Amino acid sequence: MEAQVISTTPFDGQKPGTSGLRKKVTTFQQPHYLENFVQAIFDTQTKLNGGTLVVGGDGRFYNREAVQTILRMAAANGVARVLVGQGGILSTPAASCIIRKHQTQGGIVLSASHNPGGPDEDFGIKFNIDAGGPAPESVTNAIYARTCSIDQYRIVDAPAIDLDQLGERQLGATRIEVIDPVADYAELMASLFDFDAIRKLFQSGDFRMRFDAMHAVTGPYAIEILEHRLGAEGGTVMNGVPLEDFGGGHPDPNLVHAHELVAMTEGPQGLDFGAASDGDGDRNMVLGKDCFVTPSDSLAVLAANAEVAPGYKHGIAGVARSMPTSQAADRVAEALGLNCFETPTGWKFFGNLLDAGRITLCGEESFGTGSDHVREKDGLWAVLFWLNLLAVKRQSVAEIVRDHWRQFGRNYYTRHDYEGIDSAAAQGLVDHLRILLPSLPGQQLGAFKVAYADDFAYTDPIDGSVAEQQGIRIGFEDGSRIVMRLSGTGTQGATLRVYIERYEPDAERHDQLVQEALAPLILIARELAQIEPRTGREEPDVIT
Ligand code: VG1
Ligand code: CO
Repeated sequence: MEAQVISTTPFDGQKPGTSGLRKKVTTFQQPHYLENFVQAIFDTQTKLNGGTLVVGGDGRFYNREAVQTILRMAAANGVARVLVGQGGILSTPAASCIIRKHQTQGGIVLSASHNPGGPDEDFGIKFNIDAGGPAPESVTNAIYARTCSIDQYRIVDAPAIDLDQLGERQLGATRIEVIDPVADYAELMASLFDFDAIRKLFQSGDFRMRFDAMHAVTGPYAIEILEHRLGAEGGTVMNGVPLEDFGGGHPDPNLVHAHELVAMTEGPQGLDFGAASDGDGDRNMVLGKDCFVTPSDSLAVLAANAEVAPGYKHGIAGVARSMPTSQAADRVAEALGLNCFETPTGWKFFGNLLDAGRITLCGEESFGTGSDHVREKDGLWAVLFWLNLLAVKRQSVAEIVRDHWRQFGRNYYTRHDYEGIDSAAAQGLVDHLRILLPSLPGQQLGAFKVAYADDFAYTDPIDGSVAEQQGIRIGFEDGSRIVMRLSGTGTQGATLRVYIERYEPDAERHDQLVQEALAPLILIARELAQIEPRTGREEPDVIT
């Protein structure tokens, strides 16, 4: 089968953001747009020639077409073997698991994560390296550079591959293996967690839970693991059928978008446990009865209790959190004598620390938690970890969290998102803050005295690579913080994220409402950044 060489010209803006290239579906549907980016991967990731590639996505609109294109291009670019999830489906953590388990040379993951899907919504593509994680900046920069000068791509002309039947097909010299998207992942989970204990918890009759797959990719994974392998009653998984448009919703597991599930955990009839995951299965939200566990606290609680799970019974080497994530995990690391790292936003910055064995657990405030079992954050993994913890402790979620605060103190935490604001206004706001930074240390702002103010820069302790301008940090003498940065995953305008944190050691004061406890700092942030005059927004769109 002859590879066709197609002439093309570069597109502007094929620079991957926090997690791959995310654009409107209509942008990807332009002739050559997807092909240019994929060819830039093959041109720069030369190990794929003669190697094995993993391909799959979150099942959103355009997933199937994109998979077919990638398969035909893989065949034309000398890839020996492609492992593709049945139906073109692979959750992000499952893709990472498969890349690692089968020792492949990398993977292409198709997802725009929590962004809505459909003909007028979002699509995304990213490359994961052979360690299983999102490509580091050195790789994404090389891919981007290639997209700027690309003049041709290679593709074979062949009928569509049947993605729905498991098994091997041949595409020219390339072997295409359509694999079960769930099996390897489920096996990994069974090796990490005490499935017998969780099964007993479900059998006990006094534990009620729901998992909201939000019509996204985790449906089949959660049904297989929770209902089939762990014996949770049928219907435990809600919205379990993946849909190309996620049923019209935002597949974003937070208090706003998973409100149906949140309501089920509230009041006298509230469930004991509720959990949800996002479009591509890497995020998680954990709820107890009348209790929302902030992702920052979740990381800290898991770090403090890791030994309950068989996969971590020998203890953990350390923890890392992204910079805007609350410092709750740091408190645990300090108390337990663990390594502790603060990295820029985005999972790719955890990869080297995980590979080097410096950390075992890591997490982000944006509903991301994970460990060295794969190189992506992992929604169902976090849910299973909590189930393992609940099965061992036989306490409620609220009791576990409350005990944790009593021991380590509470980091009150919130994130305010101002979405779809004018890009120039957003950039102006950040520029204004950068100018302000040097004058802030030593200043008294309300009840808070500024200890430091900077634009976060990170030097990777393993390879020495430097990432600059990763977000404005204003730290106060009592440990409180205000962090502001612009999102790198949106497809329209700009999104300003404001992260607010205050530490409260006194257990007598752990019962305040979060927004009230943080109100003075929220006000300081709004005034310092001139949010309303610059963006025209009085209130954030989403508060988590
Ligand atoms: C957001 C989150 C970040 C996360 C990223 C990818 O990025 O804040 O913590 O790593 O999404 O997650 P940003 O640049 O928009 O703040 V996912 O589940 O969208 O792959
Ligand atoms: Co995601």
